[in-house]
Amino acid sequence: MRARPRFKAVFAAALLAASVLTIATRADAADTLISQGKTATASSSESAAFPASNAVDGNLGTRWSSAFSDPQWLQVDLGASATVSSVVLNWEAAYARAFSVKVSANGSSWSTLYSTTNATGGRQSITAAGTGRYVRLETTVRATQWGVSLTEFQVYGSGGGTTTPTIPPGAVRVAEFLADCPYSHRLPDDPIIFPGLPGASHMHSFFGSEVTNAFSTTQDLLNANSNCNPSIDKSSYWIPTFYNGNTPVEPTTGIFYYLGEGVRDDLIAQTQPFPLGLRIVAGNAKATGPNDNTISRWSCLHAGEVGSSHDFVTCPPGTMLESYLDFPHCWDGVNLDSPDHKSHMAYPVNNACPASHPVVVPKLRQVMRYPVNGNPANFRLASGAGYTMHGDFFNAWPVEELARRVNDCIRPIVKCGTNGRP
Ligand SMILES: [Ca+2]
Repeated sequence: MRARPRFKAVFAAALLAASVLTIATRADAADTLISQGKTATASSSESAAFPASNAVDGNLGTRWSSAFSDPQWLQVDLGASATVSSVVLNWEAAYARAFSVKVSANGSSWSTLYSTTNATGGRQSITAAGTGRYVRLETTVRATQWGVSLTEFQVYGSGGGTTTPTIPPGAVRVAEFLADCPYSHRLPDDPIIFPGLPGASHMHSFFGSEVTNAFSTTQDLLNANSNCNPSIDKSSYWIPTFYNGNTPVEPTTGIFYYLGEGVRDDLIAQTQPFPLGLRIVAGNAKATGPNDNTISRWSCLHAGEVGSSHDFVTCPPGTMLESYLDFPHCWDGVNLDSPDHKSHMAYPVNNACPASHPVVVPKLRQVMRYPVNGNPANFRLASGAGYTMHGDFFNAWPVEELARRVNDCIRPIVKCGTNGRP
């Protein structure tokens, strides 16, 4: 890639905006995307950084790139026979001028569904009607001196096999993985609510990324260290600072569970990874009473008899005050954030995501344990009373790490640890 800085610069800037478009622009309401997450193979890869699987991972931030020669091919195994109606090609700058799209029942005998000799790259939506288990792109003439490269190769239609990961023997059937991210630092900053305005916020306690401030971008987080276990979770998490009197008290650690729950199992099986750079806010920092905040709850570790409350509770000696907060996990499929920082996300209704927010993403559950107990009269948050508890999440998981966890833990309902393994 030594000679391609101009592509890199242009595309890096476009990635965030582009990465959500794929999901939003379905070919037809009756069509289903049946290639994502399936097995892809190719004639060659430029390097290990550009495997065929990058073309079916649902993310425009990753791509397959071939060796710098003609011809090349990329194919996807749909898992079972499917009725194919259309194919969408999302070309990187290195596209193919001449190519064909073929379908096969057995992977060896192919029927041509479409061919062209004067393609112009970009995003191509191609009507390609046929039946088969394997769909292949064959390129014969490159448009550039480079190879051919696709950020996504999408097959739409119906049928095909479901992607069923193997359930390991003894696996606990709870859809879960987690990140354990201790307290990192305090700042009166909020890169979601007050981006670019240091000091504009109430005091926040930050977990995960060690650099978060008012100016933080997705790239800043990806480039910095995190204190999470696993350390590859570069995300940033923050909450209003907790005070006992005027003394800040930080949780013993921040535990961030990623769960498949709150929707039907068949919808859990369709969970999508958060897009890189997604921002989510949960809770109500401006709540004026306990009923203004129906999501966050306080309870006592090892003292379940106390029960939970939207406001602080009195925990017995020897126990710890704990806070639970569940984030919305239905995404609108388009926006990484929204003007009110909430309306691009929604909570499920009747165990399904609403039509306005159709994409199921993992449910983030934040659990904070404070080394305090007893009378809560002197407890407060930087945002006010206990019921103003809220949490902010800025996703900077590496795309492939998050995708693996969603595929191996959430969709098949398997309990995984911080390493994303059962
Ligand atoms: Ca991709």
